[in-house]
Amino acid sequence: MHETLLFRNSPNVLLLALHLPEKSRLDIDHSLQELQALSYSLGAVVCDALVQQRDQPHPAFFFGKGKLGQIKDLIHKHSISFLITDGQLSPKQAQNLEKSLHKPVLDRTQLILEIFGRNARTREAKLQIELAQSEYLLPRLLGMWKHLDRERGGIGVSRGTGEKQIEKDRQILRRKIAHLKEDLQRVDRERNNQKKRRSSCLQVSLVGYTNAGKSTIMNALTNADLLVENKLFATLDSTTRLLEEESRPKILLSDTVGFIRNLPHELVASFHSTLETIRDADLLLHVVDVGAEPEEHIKTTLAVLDEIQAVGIPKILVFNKTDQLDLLEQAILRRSYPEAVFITAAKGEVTELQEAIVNFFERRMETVQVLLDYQHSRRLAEIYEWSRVNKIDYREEGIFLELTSIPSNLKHLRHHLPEAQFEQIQLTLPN
Ligand SMILES: Nc1nc2c(ncn2[C@@H]2O[C@H](COP(=O)(O)OP(=O)(O)OP(=O)(O)O)[C@@H](O)[C@H]2O)c(=O)[nH]1
Ligand SMILES: [Mg+2]
Repeated sequence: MHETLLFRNSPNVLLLALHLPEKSRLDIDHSLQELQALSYSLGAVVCDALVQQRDQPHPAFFFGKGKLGQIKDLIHKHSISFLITDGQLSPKQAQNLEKSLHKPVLDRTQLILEIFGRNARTREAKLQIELAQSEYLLPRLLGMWKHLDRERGGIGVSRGTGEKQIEKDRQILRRKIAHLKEDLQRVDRERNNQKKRRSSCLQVSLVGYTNAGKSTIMNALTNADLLVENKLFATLDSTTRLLEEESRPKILLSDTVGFIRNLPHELVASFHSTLETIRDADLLLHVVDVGAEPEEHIKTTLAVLDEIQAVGIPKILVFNKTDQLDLLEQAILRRSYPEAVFITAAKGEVTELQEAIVNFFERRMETVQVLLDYQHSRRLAEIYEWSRVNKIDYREEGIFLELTSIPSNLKHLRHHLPEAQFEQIQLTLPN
């Protein structure tokens, strides 16, 4: 992805937010802290933040006109290179603000798109972010982003002004969006082919707010070597690893992109196939950083899960970074969330979580007895893949097996082993 030149050389930035009646001052402060973390992730230096109390955003300037003078003073005082607003700006508001302040103005959505653009590594992530940026840009071709001069051709639209030029740019962009969608569909098909080959496995997916420690947990549980950083959106691609060598059926663990409040909907839409890893999971590990507004982050994560139709998947709530709490704080949190697992992934202390995952599946497993005719013995490999074979007995009437697996895998075996070649399959009564 192409970075904007704006973030070269650690630019000085000024953060701007509106305090609207429905928000508390604490909400605003947390949101600003997050905006600061987002800016820091791009290497910007946050020099100051300014909050204006208003009943609603000014339709033309977002902020009240009276505030613009104060903003200009701060620009001068701190040699500000550009401004970042916490709320999303309409194309008109952005254009008016830039004209009046003589500085580029970005909003929260652009900042997040920028970070995604910078952190995308795989071809799929690059295509997804390019699609999200193009979709975001399409209604904003009024002249906004003219300062976002891109390296290496960038978004590929020209810099001219005037109605004709803008219409031409829109056409170029629409064509580009269509091509990106086609390319993504192709990648999606390849991914689906791979998925079919491993569908006997139990799928577990890490989800949660960005920076909660998902990749750290993945590394601790699977000896993976994923990038861990104290920056937002370090991970954009899905990675899948085997959780335990021995367990049958196999358990696969996936790490993927994190969430944030007001996640731009262009991103959710274009990261559709990456988010599919989450939608396809049998179990979600909902990771929460205990040191960072747990309740708010849980709410946001559940809202995004709802948006991607994954909210109904069973979850284990995982409170991470417990080393950041004293014993009293931990006790309070444990009492509020008795079902949660508490870990310190950075110290590799994840045994309790590993056990919780295995137990989750164990509780759901069923045991069946099967008699398989000798002429179908070559299908044993498939049986071993889809279930745990507790007993195998070569009897005169056939191969007798006792199998344990989750119901969906047993259902698969019933259906896919050669047309009802199981002579007998019955559920054992639970003890
Ligand atoms: N103190 C403490 N820090 C931790 C712990 N686990 C992870 N971290 C730190 O939290 C930061 C983020 O960790 P990651 O594993 O990259 O978080 P993530 O959820 O994958 O983040 P994104 O991929 O950016 O969404 C890193 O600086 C980690 O070292 C922990 O148990 N305790
Ligand atoms: Mg990560």
